[in-house]
Amino acid sequence: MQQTLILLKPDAVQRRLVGTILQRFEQKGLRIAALKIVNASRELAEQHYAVHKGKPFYESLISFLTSGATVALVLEGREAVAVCRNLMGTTDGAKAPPGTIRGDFALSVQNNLIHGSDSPENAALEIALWFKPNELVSFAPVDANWIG
Ligand code: IDP
Ligand code: MG
Repeated sequence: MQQTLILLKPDAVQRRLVGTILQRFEQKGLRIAALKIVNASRELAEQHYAVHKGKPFYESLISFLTSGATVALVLEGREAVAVCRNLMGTTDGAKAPPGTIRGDFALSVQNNLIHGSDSPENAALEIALWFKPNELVSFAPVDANWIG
């Protein structure tokens, strides 16, 4: 079963949207395999967003991710990476379609509430960055035959 790393960034926590956003993933049928709230260090934020180093928005992005608490989670399910990206919507909240998390709750490009891994390979790297192996919990959902 595919796994993906999701971050509810400091704006989502400050705006008390954690429950609302988690509900969408749960309703879709994804299983929560790990969940915690953390104050990301600068080192962690830099590793997480290493691909964006050198871009004009990089420093501001690191400041944003280290500005408050972040909820980190691992979601698991069929096509979890693509399913989560679709539920999130495109990066710019102003352009993200209605019905998506960013489309419904974000207006900003930077403060767009949520991160989701963009490939299964990056998901594995990001999960290892944010979680220790023993922080992931395995269980068989009782409705697995219905949800697939
Ligand atoms: P993604 O989160 O949709 O995958 P990326 O292009 O990987 O988008 O960018 C990572 C994060 O950097 C975005 O979620 C957003 O917070 C921020 N970001 C991306 N592009 C810009 C920009 O042009 N200005 C300010 N912040 C940006
Ligand atoms: Mg990205």
